[in-house]
Amino acid sequence: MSYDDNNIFAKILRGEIPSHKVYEDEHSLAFMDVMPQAAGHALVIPKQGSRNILDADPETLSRLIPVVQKVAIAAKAAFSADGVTVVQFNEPAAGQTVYHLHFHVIPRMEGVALKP
Ligand code: DGP
Repeated sequence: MSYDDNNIFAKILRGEIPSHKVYEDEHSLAFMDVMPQAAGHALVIPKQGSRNILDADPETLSRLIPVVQKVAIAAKAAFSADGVTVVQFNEPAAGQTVYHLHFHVIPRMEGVALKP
């Protein structure tokens, strides 16, 4: 499947729709998820247009993963979390709904399930 830059995260990157940004650099952006599964649920995306991890080039991934780590560490501290779930989905069968590569970073509290 190819990349379509009409997706909502491409619009966020172009500034066409608002987002609550928590981190940005030359290649990456992190912002809060509008449908959080727990307090502090953020999304980390590359600025380069990749549909998902299946078509992402290695350079994009190698730049993005340290940002995922940075956001996970910051989110854990900011929300006094016990742990952090990092997850991402590829293609509809796997639960992907927005077709721009993204990692979910979700602070977790001991014994508290994610919201559906
Ligand atoms: P998924 O493709 O299933 O990995 O999840 C996409 C996530 O994107 C979902 O948790 C909700 C979030 N989302 C959808 N639309 C918007 C939006 O307009 N702004 C923000 N910040 N998040 C969005």
